Formats: sequence, structure tokens, C-alpha cells
Amino acid sequence: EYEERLEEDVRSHIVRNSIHVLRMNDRGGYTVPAEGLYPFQWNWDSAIVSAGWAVFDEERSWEELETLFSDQWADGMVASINFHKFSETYFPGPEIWGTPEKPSKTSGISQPPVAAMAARFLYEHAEMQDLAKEKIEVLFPKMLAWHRWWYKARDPENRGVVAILHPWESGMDNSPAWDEPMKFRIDIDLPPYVRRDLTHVDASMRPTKDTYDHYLTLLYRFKKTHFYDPDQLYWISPFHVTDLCVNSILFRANRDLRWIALQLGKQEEAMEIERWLDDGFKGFNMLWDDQTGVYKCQDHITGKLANAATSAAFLPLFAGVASKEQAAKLVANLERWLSKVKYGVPSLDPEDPRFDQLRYWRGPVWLIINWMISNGLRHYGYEELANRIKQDSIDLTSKAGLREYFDPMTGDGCGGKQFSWTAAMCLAWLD
Ligand code: 2M8
Repeated sequence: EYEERLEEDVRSHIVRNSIHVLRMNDRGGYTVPAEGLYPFQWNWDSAIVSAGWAVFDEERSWEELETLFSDQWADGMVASINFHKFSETYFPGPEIWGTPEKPSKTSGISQPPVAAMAARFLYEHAEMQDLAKEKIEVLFPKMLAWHRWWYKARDPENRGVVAILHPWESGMDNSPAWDEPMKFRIDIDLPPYVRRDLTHVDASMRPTKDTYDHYLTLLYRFKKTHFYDPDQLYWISPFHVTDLCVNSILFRANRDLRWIALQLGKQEEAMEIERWLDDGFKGFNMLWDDQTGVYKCQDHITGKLANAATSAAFLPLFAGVASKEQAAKLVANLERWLSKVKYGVPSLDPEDPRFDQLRYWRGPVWLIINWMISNGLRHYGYEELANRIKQDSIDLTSKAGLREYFDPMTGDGCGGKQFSWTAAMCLAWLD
């Protein structure tokens, strides 16, 4: 009984601390992922964080999404980063991105489209229902325009699944799934640069210099292409991948956007979204690797499936796009992974020789991914496994606090501290 009380005390402390972290990282209408390390508004961080705000301040939670869409591009894109206020603590900032406005308001690429999922969460959990109705009506056409952008700019060949043109677009920046597609040549005239991330976090936990050289090669090439003209980037990018993270989130977000459309009586729009879902089912079939029983990302240039199984392999469960048989195979793999680590879900198969328990998206555990996988497992009826992942997430945050990500072997916290999306997950999922 004493232990139970102790556990309860720890959790209520974490809930209070999570609220404190969101307030501390609030810059007025938007929340930074972490002080210093990430001083701007990041796209999918913000959408996830809005669900955290919803638990204790509904008005503020809607504001988070409104601010996210305040710098939406004319063609519908919502960029990966919105630079609302000047900061010197992050590289590459607005002066490097150099998107059309002066000074640049945003980066020139996008990030996983979580917003429609978040908007539905806020709407369904709303106590202030009139406010929710008013807000969602304004947000709906903006979210629809963003989803349309994904298909127009990132799937002009109508494959049913969209491409990412930069690893930063997937959110899983240095995933081993990009090792092969990132083998293009670095520009020889790449301007010298100083990384700021290494002043905040140990180099062993961050992408390498070679990886950064590739990130910047892409950035400068895109800038030279009529300032990130999305209609051209698809055809000129040397990095061209069908990513499971973006596609699973887009598929799930389409379901939620369709649900919102129906709430608002928008039949025609709902049918348009329905077609994306139908095509998505077909597109995902290309990404299934029957031999190993997992989904894989695909290099669109060579047509090959990635030679790495990452935690994104399980996100089609969250999308609800996998068949029952595929789900069973995914679960068998997931159980094998979990038997090799103390805390799940690692971002790479722990039996992959490239598994690195500390280095960013090449091994560590991320709470937002745990939430998505656990949610997907529940949907397919794997309650016990879903609970194990939830319990691991509770244990990790109880032990190490609100860190950016966690070491799956030791449970130690890694990367940034007082991290907003981890705090949001503690409020919206774990409490
Ligand atoms: C990381 O990405 C940024 C670039 O966007 C970086 O490392 O500089 C990723 O983990 C990304 O998914 C996340 O949105 C961002 C802020 O938390 O950090």
C-alpha cells in the first residue's frame, strides 16, 4: 500500500510538473519544444502539445493550433518550423532558411500532419462546446488545404502515399531508414556552419556531422529552386522517400478530418477525403515486407524498401491501414523487440547492428511514438501489449522526468530537458 501511495505521489508530481513545463515553454500563443535547444514553434510538437493544454486550459489549446496555422503558405503548406520571435540558440534559423518573406517566417518544408488528430481530440474533450464549434469551423478549411497540399506537392504521381524530400520532414531525422537514400553527394560549395544543438546536448545523442552536411545540402538546393517551390522540389530532390511516419499520421489524420467534415455537414469534402483513404490503402501495400512481417519505408528513386525496420513500422496500426494478418505479424516482431530491451518501444530493431541506444532516432524511445503504437494496438485488440507500452512510458517518466527521449536499455533520460511533447503526453495520455 505504501508503494502504491508513493507511486501516486510521483505521478501527481509529474502532472503538476507537466503543467509547469507547458507554461514555462509558452511564448504567447505557441509553445516551444524546449527552452534553448528548440526556440521556435515546431509543427507536430505543437499539435501534440495542444492536447496537453486541453487538459487544463481549453482556450489556450485552441490558440496553439491557431498560431500554427497563422503562417500557412498560400499553397496550403504548414511548415516544419514557424519563427515567430528571433533567437540565436538554434541552427539553421530563419537567416539560413531564407524562405520568400524577409525576414523568413518559416522553414521551407513540412512535418507530420498531426493537427487534424489534435483538433478532433480538442473538440471531443471540449467542455466549452460553443467555443470548440467556432474554432473548428475556422480550422477545418486550413487543415483541408494542408492535406490537399500533401497530395499535390508530394504525390503528383498519384501513388496514394506521399513522399518526403528531407529527413526533417519525417520528424525522425537520422533514422537508419535514410542511410541508403542519404548517400547522394554533399555539395562541395556548402557554406561553413556552426551547429548550435551541440551546445545544449551531448554529441553522442545527436546526428553526426556527415548527416548534417547532407541536411544542409538539401536545404541549399531547395532554396536555389525558386525558394522552395513545392511544384519543382518533388522532381529535383536527390532525397525522395515514402516515409511510414508521415503516411501513417496523414492516413489517421484523414480519418479525423473526415469525421470533422461530417460534424460540420461538409459532405463533398468528406468524399474527397474518402478518396484519399481509398488510395492510401493501395499505397500502403507497396510498403509491406512479407518476408520480415513489417512495413518498411521506400526509397522512391531506387524503388527499394529500406533495409531497416524502425519504430515507424508499427505506425500503420495507428493509421488502421493494416489487415488483421499483418497486425499479427507486426505484433510478433514488436514482442521480439520488447524482449531485447528494458523499456519499449526502441526506435530501431534492437537486433539491427546499427542500433544505438543513445543516438536520437537510431535506438531511443520517444513517448509520442509509444502513444501512437499503443493506441493502434488497442484498436486491433492487443490490450495487454498496449498496456505494457503505456506502463513503460509511465516508468520512464517517473524515473527520468520529462526528457526529449529515453535510453531503452537503462531508462535514462536523453536530449532536451523539460520537454513539451513529453509533458503533453503525461497530461493527455498517461494521467
Ligand atoms: C527534431 O528535429 C529538429 C529539426 O526539425 C532538429 O533536430 O533540429 C526532431 O526530433 C523532430 O521530430 C522534432 O519535431 C524537433 C523538435 O522537437 O526536433
